[in-house]
Amino acid sequence: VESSIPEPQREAWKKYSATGFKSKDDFQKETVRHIETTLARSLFNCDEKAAYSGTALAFRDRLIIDWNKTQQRQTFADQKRIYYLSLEFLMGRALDNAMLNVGLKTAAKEGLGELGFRIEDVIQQEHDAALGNGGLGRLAACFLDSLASLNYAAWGYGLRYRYGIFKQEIENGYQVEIPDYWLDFNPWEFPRNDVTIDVQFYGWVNKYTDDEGKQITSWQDGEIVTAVAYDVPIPGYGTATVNNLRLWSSKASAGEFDFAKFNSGEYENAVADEQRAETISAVLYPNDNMDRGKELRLKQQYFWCAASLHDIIRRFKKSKRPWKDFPEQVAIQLNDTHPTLAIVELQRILVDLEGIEWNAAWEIVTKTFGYTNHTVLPEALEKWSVPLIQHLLPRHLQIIYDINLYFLQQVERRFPKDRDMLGRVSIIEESQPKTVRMAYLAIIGSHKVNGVAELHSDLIKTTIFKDFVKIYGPDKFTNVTNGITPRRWLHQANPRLSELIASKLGSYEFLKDLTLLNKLENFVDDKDFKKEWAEIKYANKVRLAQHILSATGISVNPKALFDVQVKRIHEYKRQQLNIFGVIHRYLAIKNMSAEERKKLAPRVSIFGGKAAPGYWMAKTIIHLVNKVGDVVNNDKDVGDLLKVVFIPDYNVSKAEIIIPASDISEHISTAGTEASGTSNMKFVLNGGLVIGTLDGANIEITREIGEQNVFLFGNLSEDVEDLRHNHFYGNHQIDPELNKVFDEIKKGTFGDEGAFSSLVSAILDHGDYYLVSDDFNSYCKTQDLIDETYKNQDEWVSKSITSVARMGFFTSDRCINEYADSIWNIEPLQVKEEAEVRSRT
Ligand code: NBG
Repeated sequence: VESSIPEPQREAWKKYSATGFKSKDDFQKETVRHIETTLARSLFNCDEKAAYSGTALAFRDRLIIDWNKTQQRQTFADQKRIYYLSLEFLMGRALDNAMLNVGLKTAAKEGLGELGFRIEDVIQQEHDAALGNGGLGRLAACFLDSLASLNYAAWGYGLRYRYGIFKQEIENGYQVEIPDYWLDFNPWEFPRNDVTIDVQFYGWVNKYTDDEGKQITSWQDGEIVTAVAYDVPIPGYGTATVNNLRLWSSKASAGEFDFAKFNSGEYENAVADEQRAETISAVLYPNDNMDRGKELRLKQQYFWCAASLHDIIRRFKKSKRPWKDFPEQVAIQLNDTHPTLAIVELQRILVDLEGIEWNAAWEIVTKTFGYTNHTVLPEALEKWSVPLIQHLLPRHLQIIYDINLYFLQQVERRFPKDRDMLGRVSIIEESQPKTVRMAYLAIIGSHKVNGVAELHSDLIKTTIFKDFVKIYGPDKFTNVTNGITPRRWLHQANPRLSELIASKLGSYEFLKDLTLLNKLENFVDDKDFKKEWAEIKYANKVRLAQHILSATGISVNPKALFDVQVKRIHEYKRQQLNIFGVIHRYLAIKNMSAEERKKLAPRVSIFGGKAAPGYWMAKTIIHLVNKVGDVVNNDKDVGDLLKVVFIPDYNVSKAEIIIPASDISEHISTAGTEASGTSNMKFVLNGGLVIGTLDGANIEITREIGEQNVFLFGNLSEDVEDLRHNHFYGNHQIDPELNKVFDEIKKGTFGDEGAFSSLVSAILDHGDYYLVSDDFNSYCKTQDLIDETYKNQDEWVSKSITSVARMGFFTSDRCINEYADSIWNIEPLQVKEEAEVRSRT
């Protein structure tokens, strides 16, 4: 690479090539320089925000050096790359992670200290990068961390939303949404104004025979919008690899909107057009596990798929290999069905633009893509109206119809007697209007389909995709159980626990190989160790109590049992079951004698999570939690025995404070509905125990850490269908204790009962789809068992340590290695200069 610089100049280039700082003094020098010059700030009124900006820029310089080298190395090696297409990347803050991965956090801490700042305060100045809703987006972020840490040549592709997920405020108990404009200072992105791709919409399809008698299909006219690349460095831990996350931003195409051409009368229209183009990447759709079929969303999807694919192909073409090698150089993973149009777009490029014959092209396509399914909920499965696609992407609709035709012909040959089969598996649903079933298209266009936890992967094979198992055989379907990065979710979020573990295991190697945690089992009887373990949990609870006080004004006792449920608000996740349980507990306390009250373990019930702005039921749940809190928290009879808290604006950086502070966390979805869950893993890894249903990854967590360390309750997924059926056609009995809770709500104890009637009647009058009543008794009894168990702190701490020791399986490193082996067929690219050992703390 170096040799591309002519000999006479090489010395000069080499001499001044950037190296980045390596010591505390150099860190200070660079930080101050950035504050003074890059930011043009006077050093004499430098606040924490400026200290953050300077520090971030100094670390960014270090990252860029490794980033450039990584990209050069990967280009030079010219081996297969993995491309992770995701509409969501819920990254959170970057500075702490950059410090850890560069390996100079200690230098920064001391350096900032001498400049008059606490590193913790500086880190907190950063705005979360919140380009995601929940588990799906955060999973993508954990995957990027593991891909870089394991030295895979990997790119993330997404959209650069100007507004991430909204900020949540609570007013009079109601959720209020505030736009999240996060780009005023973002040192972690690099605009690549030279990397642009024109993306076409609308227009019409022209089929004709050219002068040489060749059939030509061309998609003509319409509107062009330009995609501009913004690159974000993704550093790996304990390695020099820094991968790339490329986010596309939309802007009016220069060719289309040449301002010079407009006379003054058209100027305003030109500006309006410009703004319309920019709208495409303006905002993240704030729905989790819910499809809403909006035209702008489809535009986002195509815009991002087309730009990413053209970028990937441009890179592939540099190697001058034949097209048939494409799947040996490129693996594209579809994070849910959102990027399914990439399948159609690649087929279009190969057939229409590259002139490859349909079948040969289709073989390339299917070998390239893998599809990850993240849900079985019917309301979350994407379906796009045929007329909408026809209008926006006329050529793509034709290709979808052709893919479907060839697929159905194949099915008909294999199952000539099963006439219903064709209608069931058709990509096109014969509804009014007709729709395209994106999951079917994704399955047909991929070589592997995976679920995200064992139960979920079994369920997709036996329910929503069972016909496809018959058609393709079981091997096309596989499981890759989700994982989380221990760097962020243990080391960064819980530094004291990480340090304690390192002191026992002799190093921080467990952050690279999480199975090493199993050595902690040797210390479950070590008195001093247990004491420290408990002290750290307590300190984390104190930290959370401080946050709760400042965010809500509620003061909670850190000695109480902290019971946490933080995740998107959704009926299937059953926050309503939790709050009904809290009301039940409140009523029980009110009925207790003073003697009985003394025996009860004090509890703080902590809720957090956003509701989609249009999801009325979810908003009602938030309202009820807040109203119950108002009553319970001010009831003198109750005192410290029960507090109910709703923490506003749950996000990644709040999760980093909340998760290490839980004694118990709740993962209580109706069995069969939560595909995996990933916060369950984070809580256990931080020494919290869980109450949960036999759903998603809870099942595998239980298998790993032992049934005696989990509080399981509720009906099993195989019984759900019958129970639902009985609610409608049998004798639907409501749990008597739950009825008492409803009576209390109806009495107006928590304010206007009308405000909550929809929650109650979903259970009483509308079939209790989520089985709240069926599981209520078992839930409450299990909560009582938790109270009893918590009283024996020694035993509790043993369970906590044992659980952490057995969590090694749930690292996203394991997960990524499984994808690499079983789906992508790709090896890591070893980094030679790894000899330059990073201090790793
Ligand atoms: C979510 C599931 C979670 C799962 C994450 C990541 C969607 C569509 N699905 O259970 O609900 O942990 O995906 O796989 O957001």
